Formats: sequence, C-alpha cells, structure tokens
Amino acid sequence: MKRYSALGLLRNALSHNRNWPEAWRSAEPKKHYDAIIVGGGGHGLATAYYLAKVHGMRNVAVLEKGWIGGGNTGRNTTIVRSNYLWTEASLLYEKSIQLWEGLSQDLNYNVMFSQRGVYNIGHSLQDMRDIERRVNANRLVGIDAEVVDAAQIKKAIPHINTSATARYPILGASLQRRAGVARHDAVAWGFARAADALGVDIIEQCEVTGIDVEGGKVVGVQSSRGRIGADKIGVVVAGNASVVAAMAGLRLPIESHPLQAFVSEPLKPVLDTVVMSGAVHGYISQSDKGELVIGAGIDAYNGYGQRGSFPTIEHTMQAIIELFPIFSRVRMLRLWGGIVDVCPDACPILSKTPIDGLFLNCGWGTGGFKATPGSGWVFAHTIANDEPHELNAPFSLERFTSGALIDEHGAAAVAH
Ligand code: FAD
Ligand code: PYC
Repeated sequence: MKRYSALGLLRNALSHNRNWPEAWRSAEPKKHYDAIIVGGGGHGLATAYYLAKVHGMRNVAVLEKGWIGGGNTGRNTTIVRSNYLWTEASLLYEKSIQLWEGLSQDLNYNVMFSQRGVYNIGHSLQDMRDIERRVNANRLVGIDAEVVDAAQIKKAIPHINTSATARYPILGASLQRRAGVARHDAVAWGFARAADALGVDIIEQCEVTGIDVEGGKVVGVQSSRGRIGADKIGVVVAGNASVVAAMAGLRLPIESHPLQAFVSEPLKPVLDTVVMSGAVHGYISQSDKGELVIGAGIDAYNGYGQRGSFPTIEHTMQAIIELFPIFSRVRMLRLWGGIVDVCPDACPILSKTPIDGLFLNCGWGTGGFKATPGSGWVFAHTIANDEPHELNAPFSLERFTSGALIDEHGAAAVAH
C-alpha cells in the first residue's frame, strides 16, 4: 500500500489534491462486457472483485448511478456477526466472517475489522429461551456463541443499566466474541481498488435505466451513459432492487423501507463492544473516532426517500437511554437514512432468474453489511458458473413459490 509522509499530505492539501493518485481508474464504458454488475455498493464491488480474482473474468464493469459506497454500504452501523438461527443463514454469514478475518490482507487495504464482540440482549424469559436456542444452534454448526447473564454483562459493560426495576430489565444476552464492526466506506474503497487493479471497469455516475432482453436472454443495459452490451448481468442495487428488476419484467417479493442511524459528538472511549436489543429497538457501538453509533428499527411505511420519520428517532433514543442512562446528556451530531429491501422471511435473494444471464443479489433488509465479502464470493460463483454455490442455493427466488422459506426475523435483531 502506498504511504504518504506528513509533508506529502500537506503538499496535496495545498494543491487541492490535484497530485493525489486515483485509487481506481475513472473508466469509460466499453461497448460490451462479459459481465456487468449494476450497483457499486460493497456487494457489487465484492462480486466484481471475486469474479476477476477467483473466476478469471476480467472483462467486467460495475455501473454505479452515484458514487461508490454512497448507498447502504456507507450508511449502515457496521455491525458484523454470524449468529443467525437456521443453518442455511448462519453458514452464509459465517463464510463472510471468515473472509472478513483476512480481508485487509487480501485487499491490501485496512478495512478496520474489529472483533470486539456483539451482545444481543434478552429482556424477558421468552427472549432468553430464544437466545439459548440460537446459541445452541450456532454451536452445533461450529459458530462461536455463548449465553451470558446480567452480572457478566455488567462486568463487561459497566455503564449498562442492569437494574431489575428497569422497564425492560436485562436478563442476559447472547455473545459472539468473533463478531464486531468494520469501517464501512473503507470496505467499498478496498474492494473498488482491488477490483480495478485486476482490470474491472468501475463506472460512476452511470445509472441503469433499462435491461435489454432478447429471446429470453440478457444482451445489455440502457444507461445514462448509453447502451452497454453484456452476456451476463448481476443486479446488486439494495434499496432499488424492485425498480431495477422491473426493468426486466420481474416482480420481486420485496418491500422497501427507510432505516435510520445516528452518531453523537465524539467521546473518550466508553464502550468497547457492540450492544443490540431487538426488544427496545436500538443498537449501539463506539467508533474509533469516539462517536456513539446508534441505529433504529425500520420506519414502518414504504418509500424510497433516504430519510426517516421523527417518531422512530425518538423511540430509538428512548431505547438507548433505557440501556445507558449515562448517555442521556450526550449531544447527537448527525442522522441519516438508507432504504432497505425486506423479504418476507428476512433473508436475502442470491439467485438466477427466469431470464438467462440475469442474476439477483438483494433483499438483505437491515443486515447485509456483515455479509459483504461472503455475498460477493457466492454471487461471483453463481454468475461465473450459471449455478449457485452450495451456500447460496437455499436463497433462490424459487423459495417464495416452493415455500422453503428461512425465517430469520428473530436473528435479524432489528425491528421489522
Ligand atoms: P448499496 O451499498 O446500497 O449499493 C447499491 C448501489 O446500487 C447503490 O450505491 C446505488 O446507488 C446503486 N444503484 C441503485 N440503482 C441503480 C441503478 N439503476 N443503476 C446503477 N446503480 C444503481 N447491515 C449489517 O450487517 N450491519 C449493520 O449494522 C447494518 N446497519 C444498517 C444501518 C442502516 C441505517 C442501514 C440503512 C442499513 C444497515 N445495514 C446493516 C444493511 C446494509 O447496509 C445493507 O444490507 C448493505 O450495505 C447492502 O449493500 P449493497 O452493496 O447491496 O447495497
Ligand atoms: O444485522 O446486525 C445487524 C444489524 C445491526 C444494525 C442493523 N443491522
């Protein structure tokens, strides 16, 4: 990785960064690619990277309507874990954690993956039964998971409120110690830079406006930068999946909702792990800059505006102050929203489609950041081989007609 001296940084700042080398080329669209990935978020970029690196497909373009990582990849609260209930889901997310563990080295770019542990708090006997069931299920498939009681939580997180008289008392939690956080925009930049180095064209400010299908097979896209031909197209557009799929005549079983997050003013180190509560509807960690990073449950209505409503903000703040009364006087700095595509079983779609050469990666709902490398890994396999990888075979579109749903509403851990 290129290193910059303090003098070099100053020189770049004074020259308005004119001499700063580009981390990836600003590619011009070619007439034709072997594969086009629509969407330059983490999942799309990871797909392109593994297509080039693992499957030797280098005539590949990523088309992004805005800027790299400007969608949900740059808007999430960065929580990474694999403690889902059903084997199909937990193995998919676990593949991702294994890739996260070597990702900075693989990309030669520091994605700041920090395995600081994730606590999913239980507030009732039923919560604790669900936690025990999920922890046992995780351990059976080799995923690290433990049940901890309120005293252990208090010891590890001294500022949390474990009073028995709290409105939602803390009875215990599941703890995954290998879980944690990563720096979300570094993930997009790291994959973009590494894909570009393998010859992938990354084309920003290029909105796909149509998908061309001839004789039941994709042949290219219409875009704000003209028509671009392709043998294969992977649609990886998170909150816009239904809109882009409709361009090929597909109707998806997806609802799009706003999901909000917030950061506080920076504080000295006060919280060195991640705390989530599905019951009070909030989750919190502290960034390396010192900001408290806080997230909400979804706003209940459907929409494509990247902002949410005030009642959800108020509800989330109540939840966090219930858990951490000490934070009641912390000032909030910023808030934002992203659009999440939610499937009826709170699991993603990683699938071929009835149209030859058209593949879908969507429906990650509130929880796809953690899956970024694993999703790219299995989706690249699916595109390159025209067949799913064994890890994503259960996440096909057909499950919505066969009924083989994988219900992960509980482990999604964010209110839907
Ligand atoms: P995106 O990053 O959204 O990328 C899709 C890209 O497609 C966008 O850049 C968009 O501009 C582009 N696009 C759309 N339409 C077109 C078009 N027509 N042509 C070209 N490009 C197009 N997940 C977790 O695991 N942990 C968390 O802590 C977490 N917290 C979250 C908090 C919030 C507030 C939000 C909103 C989400 C959170 N998530 C979390 C979910 C996670 O962010 C997403 O599931 C994940 O980032 C999706 O990645 P992606 O690459 O598919 O999508
Ligand atoms: O899926 O772990 C998760 C998550 C945390 C915040 C939003 N989603």
